[in-house]
Amino acid sequence: MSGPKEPFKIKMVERVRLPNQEQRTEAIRKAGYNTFLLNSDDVYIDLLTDSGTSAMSDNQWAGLMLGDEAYAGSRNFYNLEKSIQEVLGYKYVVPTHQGRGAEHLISRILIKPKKNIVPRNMYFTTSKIHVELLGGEMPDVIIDEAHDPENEHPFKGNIDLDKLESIIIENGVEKIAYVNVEMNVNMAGGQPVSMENLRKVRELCNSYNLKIIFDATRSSENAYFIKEREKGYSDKRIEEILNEMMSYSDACIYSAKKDCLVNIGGFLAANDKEIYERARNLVVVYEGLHTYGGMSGRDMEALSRGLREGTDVRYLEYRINQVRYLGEILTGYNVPIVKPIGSHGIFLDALKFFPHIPRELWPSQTLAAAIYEESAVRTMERGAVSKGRDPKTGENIFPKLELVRVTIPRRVYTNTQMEYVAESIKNVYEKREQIKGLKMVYEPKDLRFFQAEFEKVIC
Ligand code: P61
Repeated sequence: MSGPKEPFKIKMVERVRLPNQEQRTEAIRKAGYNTFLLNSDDVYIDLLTDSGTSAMSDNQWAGLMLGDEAYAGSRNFYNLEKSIQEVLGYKYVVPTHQGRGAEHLISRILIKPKKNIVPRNMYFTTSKIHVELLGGEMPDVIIDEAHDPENEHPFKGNIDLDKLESIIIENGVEKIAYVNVEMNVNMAGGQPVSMENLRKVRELCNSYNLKIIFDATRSSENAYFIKEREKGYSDKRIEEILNEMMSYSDACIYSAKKDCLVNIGGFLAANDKEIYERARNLVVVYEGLHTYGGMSGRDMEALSRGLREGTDVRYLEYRINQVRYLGEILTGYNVPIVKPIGSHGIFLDALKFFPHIPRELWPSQTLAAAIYEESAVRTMERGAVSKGRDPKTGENIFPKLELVRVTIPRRVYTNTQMEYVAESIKNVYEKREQIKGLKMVYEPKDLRFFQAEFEKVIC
């Protein structure tokens, strides 16, 4: 087996260090067995996230030198606005410092005390907390297949239209703030939504006069899956597919740190003029003037160029296939992973990996810590620790998916490094029975997974 062919060559490198066994054991203990709390100098291959970790191109770096750092009306803002209008097809653009800045704006604009239900195709941590902080809730309306790691549905990110309609009817349409649709659903394993599903969600929402807000963070990779898997799209350009996708929404929030190949940035884009006007007013309170929204001029230039580069089909083909390359090696080792292989990483099924560890001893957290201790490869827990507690009852919620995300930064690691990662995970798999679990000894109130601390269970 050989890895996918890179459509680029490497012009700059960064040194990485592989700490020895003793150093790794001490580093993860000191980090409270939470990979978010590791010092990145102690990490050899960093697969914590694909967010803000991409390698920029020479074209993007050149753009940084053209930063217009004017407080108002920077030319880089207008370049960014034009890129978003052309690539995604939205009329209006409000920049933000990153995705959650845009989530904050949209939640404040559309959520009201008695209109605070936001159905979504599976929660994302930051999206959910913005809704909950305003007293709202985010019921899950993704298709059932998404909760089954073995189900090979090609569009596992789809909204279940019956579930969505039941929520609208049960609560009353007046209680629904908006319908939120994520592209390439992160917590489900990077699973795409089909164009047909988007079209039907639009029809349903039209019949109830409901707004649709996309989380378009990984929409370019979603568009690639549509081109690859959905009838009628194989000859279409990624930009054409994106334009059609976005036409089914009223607005989107976008963390540019993923598909746009930049280290920081985000935006809210809209076709709905009222949403745009409110966002343009509010952004000056929370982020910065409406022509920079928390980004510098140079950041906006790199983003404007990165959005276009990230839709190059040769790049996307390499990107998706590098993730598959890792997934296929792991499958060859019988390591349980979520299928089909998604866009931005491999998701290990911790419940199958560690059937002997009870959920109260946090199997995904345990697995992420064990992989680090084995190899200095950093991954991320995506299970019950991330899900948190029920805001009403205070009880832990144990979601069906108890995963570890092995996330691949874009254009950063070689296929040989992917082979090292696969070997490391295989080594942990082979000694899985010796691993016992973790107990939580410190639990923060909000988004606990970022800073929670654990200790090894001794039996
Ligand atoms: C990530 F552990 N994602 O996947 P911001 N929507 C979506 C995202 O994936 C996303 C944001 C909005 C991250 C960073 C991160 O629990 C965590 O630019 C689909 O990060 O503000 C971010 O965009 C927010 C990691 C966020 C986490 C929250 O790694």
